[in-house]
Amino acid sequence: MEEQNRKVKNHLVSLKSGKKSFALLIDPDKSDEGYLDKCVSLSAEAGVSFFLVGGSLVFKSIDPVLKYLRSKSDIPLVLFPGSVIQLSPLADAILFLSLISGRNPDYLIGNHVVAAPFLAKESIEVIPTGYMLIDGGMTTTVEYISHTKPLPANKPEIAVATALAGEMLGLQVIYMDGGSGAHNPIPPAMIEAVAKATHCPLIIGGGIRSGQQAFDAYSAGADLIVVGNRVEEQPSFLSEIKEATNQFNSQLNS
Ligand code: 1GP
Repeated sequence: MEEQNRKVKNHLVSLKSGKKSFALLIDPDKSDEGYLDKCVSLSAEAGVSFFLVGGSLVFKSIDPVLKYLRSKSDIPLVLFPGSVIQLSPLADAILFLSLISGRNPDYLIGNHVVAAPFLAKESIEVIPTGYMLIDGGMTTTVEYISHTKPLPANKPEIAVATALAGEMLGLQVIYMDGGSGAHNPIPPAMIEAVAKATHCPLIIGGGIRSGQQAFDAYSAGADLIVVGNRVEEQPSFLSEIKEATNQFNSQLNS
């Protein structure tokens, strides 16, 4: 793929050495047109970098959601697929997730083999991503569906070794996730340890429910924050995240 067609990946890489930003996770099952309209207008105001679309278990087809977002917004659409049935040519990019915190071959490589021929013939940008599920204090849908054990939240050294291995295998982005609706966000000490040890852009999500938690994640080394559940409950939460992001980024300039 030509360099100019790697917009999402290049944006993620640029965050590493520059201003941090955030993405909104859109769960197709929870997204009627009214909610999507709110997301589109509030996201434009808040400066959301990407819409991540997908989930561990999705009942509805994602195509209508992608089409609707495309018709209303210029924000890039990035697939965050829980399975191969969430592939779509309508997105700009896909986080090609290998679930490296787990030991389930289907989520490490199996589904990728099934998806690869489809992705090879589409113009969608494929971003090799090491996905690490971290214990967020509850059993999440991703844990149950993927049959993988989350990495213990109090073991930053395991997270570092896992992220390093992912990077050495050629994965280009690391996503540490507590899972949607996690009780506890990823501990800053773990984010810091992984950010210091690796060079990839670092995405942090799961259980972020306050501007302070987002600020703490940025301070520890997150390059991109992902929020989902809290925005579903209260869409104006996006402006709180915007404020936390701006507050963090303003320190970078001074
Ligand atoms: C989940 O990281 C995302 O995969 C977002 O999590 O819905 O808890 O914000 P929340």
